[in-house]
Amino acid sequence: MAEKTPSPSMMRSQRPIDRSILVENRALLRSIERRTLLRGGISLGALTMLTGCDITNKDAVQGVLSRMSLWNDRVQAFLFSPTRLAPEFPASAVLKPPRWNAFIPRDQVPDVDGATWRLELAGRITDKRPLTLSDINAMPHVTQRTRHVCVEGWDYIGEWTGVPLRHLLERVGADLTASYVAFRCADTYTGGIDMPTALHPQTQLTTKYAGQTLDKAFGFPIRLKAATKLGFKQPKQIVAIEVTNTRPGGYWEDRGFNWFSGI
Ligand SMILES: Nc1nc2c(c(=O)[nH]1)N[C@H]1C(S)=C(S)[C@@H](COP(=O)(O)O)O[C@H]1N2
Ligand SMILES: [Mo]
Repeated sequence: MAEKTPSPSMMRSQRPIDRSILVENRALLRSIERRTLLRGGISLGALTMLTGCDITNKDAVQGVLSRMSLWNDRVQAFLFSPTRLAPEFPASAVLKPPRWNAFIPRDQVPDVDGATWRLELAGRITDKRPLTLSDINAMPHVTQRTRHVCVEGWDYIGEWTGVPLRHLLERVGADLTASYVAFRCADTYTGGIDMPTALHPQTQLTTKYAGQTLDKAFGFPIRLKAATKLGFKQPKQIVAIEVTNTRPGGYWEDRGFNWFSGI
């Protein structure tokens, strides 16, 4: 870290920057940008000023960005209210069909047979007997019409019906004082959320979109819908749930996206 007192004139006279630093840290930058005052975008000058480090030094930049992201996680977790609800929308606003996204091409989304599918339960759970789709369908369902926001910069209003995750966790005797709930999916995608979000009233294991059984591309037989999280925190085609005190990684989390990623 170089000692610098940034001034506007200094920022104007900065020498040309190696843009690859920004490219390499794009995921981190985006996650920081989403949740800070820098919503309009982060400039190189602003970065220099914020970090106080030599922007041409990759390791220094990386270190500061990682620390900012961790700080961001703690602030977000602190600001998260277990009772504050995400806005709900009228039926007329619901996008049909919804917009699709995944880390694999759509024609590679695996088929899941609802008759043989089982939801594996692991970790701090008393009753680990796997659940069938009939078990899930027999549980109470709720409907939310909320906004789905992808970190890529698009969003839509959708209608998801499913079992409140809190209900399922209570039913199987999960340790609700544990810190995290982790998910594994049929397409190998992984992810996890913090327990306060898992217990939030708008966090559900979805079985239906706009009143219809989920299409496999949108998560059949069940997907997580958490109205207070970005899209990537909502795994589709879930095959296993684990309750744990070890912070789970995840497909995008491991690639540098901000872990908490609340909206
Ligand atoms: N199994 C699985 N779940 C996933 C993903 C994925 O690639 N595989 N992508 C995530 C991302 S980045 C987004 S934006 C949403 C997209 O959900 P949708 O297709 O229902 O809009 O799913 C999330 N859950
Ligand atoms: Mo996403």
